[in-house]
Amino acid sequence: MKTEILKLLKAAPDYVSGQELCEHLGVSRTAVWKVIRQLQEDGYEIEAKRNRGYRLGESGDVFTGAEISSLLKTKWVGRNLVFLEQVDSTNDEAKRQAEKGAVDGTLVAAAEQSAGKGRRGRSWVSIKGAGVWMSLMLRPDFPPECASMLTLVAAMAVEEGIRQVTGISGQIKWPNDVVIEGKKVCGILTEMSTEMECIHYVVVGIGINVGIEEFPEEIQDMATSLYLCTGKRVKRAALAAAVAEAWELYYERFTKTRDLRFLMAEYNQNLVNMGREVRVLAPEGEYTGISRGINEKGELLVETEEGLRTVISGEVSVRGIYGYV
Ligand code: BTX
Repeated sequence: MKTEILKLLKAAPDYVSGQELCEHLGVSRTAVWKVIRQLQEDGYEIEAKRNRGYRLGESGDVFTGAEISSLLKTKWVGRNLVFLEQVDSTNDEAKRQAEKGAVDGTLVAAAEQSAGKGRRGRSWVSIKGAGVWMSLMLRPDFPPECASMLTLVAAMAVEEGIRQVTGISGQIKWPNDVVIEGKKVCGILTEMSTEMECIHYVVVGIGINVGIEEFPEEIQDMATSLYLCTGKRVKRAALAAAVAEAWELYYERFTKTRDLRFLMAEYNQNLVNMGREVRVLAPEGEYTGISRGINEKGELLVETEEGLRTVISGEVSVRGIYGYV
């Protein structure tokens, strides 16, 4: 009902009468009033005037399930939305939801993570109220070897979402970071549960630094936020909705061919180290070469003195010669 009332208030050019809301939703005036109070507590400016009704004012950065839902224009992604003020990790919560039978496309978002995760046991700084911390849970029918490509699809969706909401173009650092001005603004963590040769479910976790003003010293040189880059406050719900929409479009195309042919050119244009010298940190040893972009399987091609090498994501990190990019 909260989302419904929010949508009606947003759509109205002026006041919406309490009566109108009651009739539309088939509930009592007291029930409407209670929801209005909740919305005000969430941070919305709602003016209530005798004999006229309710009017929504300019609201700040409200990040709640109702706000995200009221902005989502997707067909199936995020239609089941789980929003939490605080959670250990949205990826872990998405897994718990999956185990409980949640539908394909379930979106889990939180205002704060107490144990945000990066790859290989690393942690992800997830300051309260300062980022889009969210995970998509999917139940695809493609084989497990296709899943690593979803990280690349997500990176493109994030880049697209950031561009739509801020007007700024990010770049992608293969395979799982989005960077602006050479610093990481978003990280992506894809995890999956498999049964025999089938995917039980996949969780694609997305962390976008939105309003973070200062990072812990250890990551200051490599991390940034949309606020630090633009000097402007970005609304997290609008960003989450834009990313979810871009994701749905890209993902539906991906599932048709189960490869990245449709996205390769665009991806390579956005690749931060395209044509530049990179250092590949593989478990079997380190080597350098020129990054030549991804192939249709999402693998990174690196031209070395011995010839073209294919880098598969997983155990590998790619760095610039002088630093993070
Ligand atoms: P990663 O392993 O590539 O990057 C983790 C590394 O990035 C850390 O070791 C640290 O150096 C640096 N780092 C930590 N926090 C931040 C930050 N906020 N911004 C920039 N750099 C940082 C990347 O892993 C994958 C991160 C996914 C995060 C999302 S948030 C929603 C979902 N839930 C969850 O627990 N993880 C994902």
